Amino acid sequence: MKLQYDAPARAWTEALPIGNGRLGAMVFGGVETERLQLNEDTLWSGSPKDGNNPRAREVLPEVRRLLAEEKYEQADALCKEMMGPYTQSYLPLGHLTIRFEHGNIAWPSYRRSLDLKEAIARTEYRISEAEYTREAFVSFPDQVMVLRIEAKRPGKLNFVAKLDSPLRSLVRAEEDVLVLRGQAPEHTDPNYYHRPDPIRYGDPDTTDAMRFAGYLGAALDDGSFSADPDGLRVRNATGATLVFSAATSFGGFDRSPGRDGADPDAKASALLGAALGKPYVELRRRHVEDYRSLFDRVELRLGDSAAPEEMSTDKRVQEYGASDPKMAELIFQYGRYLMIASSRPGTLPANLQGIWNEHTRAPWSSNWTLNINAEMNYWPAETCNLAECHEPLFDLIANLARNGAETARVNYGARGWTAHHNTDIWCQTAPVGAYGHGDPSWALWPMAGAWLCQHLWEHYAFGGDQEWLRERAYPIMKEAALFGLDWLIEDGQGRLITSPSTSPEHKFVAPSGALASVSPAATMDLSLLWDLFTNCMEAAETLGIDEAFREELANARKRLLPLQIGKYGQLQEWSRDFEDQDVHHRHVSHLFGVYPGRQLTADATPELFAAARRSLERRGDGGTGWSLGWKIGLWARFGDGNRAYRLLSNLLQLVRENDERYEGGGVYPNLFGAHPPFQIDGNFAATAGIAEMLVQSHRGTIRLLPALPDAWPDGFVRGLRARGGFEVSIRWAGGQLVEAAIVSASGKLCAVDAGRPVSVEPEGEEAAGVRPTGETAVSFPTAAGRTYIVRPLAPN
Ligand code: FUC
Repeated sequence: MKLQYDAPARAWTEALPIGNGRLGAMVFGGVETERLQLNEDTLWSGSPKDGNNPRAREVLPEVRRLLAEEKYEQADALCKEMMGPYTQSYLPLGHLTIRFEHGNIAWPSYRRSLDLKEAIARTEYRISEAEYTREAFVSFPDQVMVLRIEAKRPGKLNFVAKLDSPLRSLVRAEEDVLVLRGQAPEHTDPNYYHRPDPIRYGDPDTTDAMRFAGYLGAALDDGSFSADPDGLRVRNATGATLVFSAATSFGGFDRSPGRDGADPDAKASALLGAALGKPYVELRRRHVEDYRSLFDRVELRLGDSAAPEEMSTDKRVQEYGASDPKMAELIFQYGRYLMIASSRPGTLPANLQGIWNEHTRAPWSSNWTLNINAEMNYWPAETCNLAECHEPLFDLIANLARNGAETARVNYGARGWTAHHNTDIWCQTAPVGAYGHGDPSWALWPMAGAWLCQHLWEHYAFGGDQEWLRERAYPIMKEAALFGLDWLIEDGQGRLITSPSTSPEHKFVAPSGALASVSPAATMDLSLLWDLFTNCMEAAETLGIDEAFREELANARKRLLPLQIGKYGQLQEWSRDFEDQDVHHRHVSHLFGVYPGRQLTADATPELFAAARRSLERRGDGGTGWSLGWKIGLWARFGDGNRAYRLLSNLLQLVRENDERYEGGGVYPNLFGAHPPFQIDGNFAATAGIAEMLVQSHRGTIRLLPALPDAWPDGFVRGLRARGGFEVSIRWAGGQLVEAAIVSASGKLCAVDAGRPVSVEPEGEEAAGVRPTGETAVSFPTAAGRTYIVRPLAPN
């Protein structure tokens, strides 16, 4: 459970990420010069702005008329008038750079690692008989970053620690503390939008933009230290603890961080003071205890490895890839580590780069891309037993629902709420595109509400908190469904369709031969609305409310234009059987109903399910990092473990920095997902996909080992979660179930399908269990808190 290397990081994608959901750092592990690149998750450009566009509502009838007449290119052109501004950008905070006076000759003793069991980055080396160690972590309980530096020989530590920032800032020494104060730009253009002056600052006294502060303090075992603007100087110490705290003036998505913000200094200095009052061992203990309370819930064993124990992680990926079962375990647990490090209750959700970003104009603004990437980040949250880490997404959804009600009204004259394919810390819900610069194939997608609400329902489906469903989730789901009802129109033949509609980012060949983006009723729209309406109906039924509304949804769901099978036997991506712009396109939006949705299954919709499989075949096994990750989950849902494993192998390709093969995903030396560039969704999708290969529960039955590949004949998993309130552990050998233990948290009826006849017994009460039926699926009542053992019946 370690990432390990025998040399310091040269590139950012070799450095090791640590974080507590809010504060993040990339640890380079340099010998003479150590560098930690720093982030704080609320440090964004801009301030709340109204991006809604009343022109959208004016042109909507004409766009619909053009589409009804199959004038796709004209509709595309007119759609550009429906856009709003681009979102703002997530920003880097700065660097902590430490220059040691001991020289640089540490080879061959050098080691650096990231220990996933304790969430600590460690650097160790020896210089002329003196051993040095560093440990870095970001504590959730103490809300600070801690860097412990030790020499094994007395008085050997002499160094200067500095702070700086790529944003407008100033460093001062205030008594013993180094203080970095800065200001964010009022506006940052996305990296793909080329204008003069893309980063624009305001007047420091009147700016509406974010202010931030970073505080660096020290506690020494011995020796001495002092602070001046050039750094914090430590002399002749044997052990030193550096503590870094940071805060911004962010005070909410709808408040100006300049005029109406929080006080970053008050927060950063209070946190620093409190942490410096605790001994290092205490800070460390509190961090490890907190982290392990989440991380230790799941264990995975996939078999022994042929790779030498001491091999560097990057070399190991390169030489062994997925054929090393320990690497598959590592990538699985790394996704869980990254979730704990980037998304904790009270923080913002993990963005395109989690919380780790060094660029002032990051790829795609390091924002939340809602047509796949932000949702994908949270696919492992419930199944991989980190439900608390899902919470930041729910907060974002609640805020989007507030802004999105205005967008629904102004842009479309609709009830409920909507959001489009991008959002930022200010919860922009209008379509992006700089009022006409953008491409409708991504900008004109008002379906984010429907997709995001799936996460609310899933959280309930796994955890069963009725109060939460009633008070928080359902009202937001219902408003999203109201938008869906208003957005649907009649097709003239009694069916309900969306128009305009896109299959995110993918174009089709229009009858004229030109490529076009918008058409009526792309498959994904219909599947998202099916999912939203179904979840709302089930939620309202569970809560015993809204009977008339449930009926309205049921009627609308029945009238949705049915999904269709096209000329290649594929699930049609659009309501007409258009040719693809690119048959290998990275998005597989039309397969939403298979995964992460539940509309299409082998039992309920066999023909469409087979067609969806055909579509995935045609898409091929390549793609960006996240695209490969999505396909792992899809092949798992199709029950093809070997194919899912092949996609995992494709994802476990080493990509080095500056390797700009935009269509070929993989992982960087630090195992960060490579789109490329770095995007964290590939990590989260890999973790979720591996879980999906081992346990599925999307249609009410817990399926054990539904997509086990031949490469993992023997293994063990503990602590995966299944819908209905269950925790599942499985042991298997020779590719067959040996035993599963299902812990019931809910006391609900449990249905299990192991693909072969099984017996079920409450743990410790042999023979009191369910009579073996000889069926592959069994249902049994459970009591909350009890464990049930599932075993295959011996073949007779
Ligand atoms: C969507 C994807 C891209 C990228 C971006 C952040 O636009 O199509 O591949 O992941 O989001």
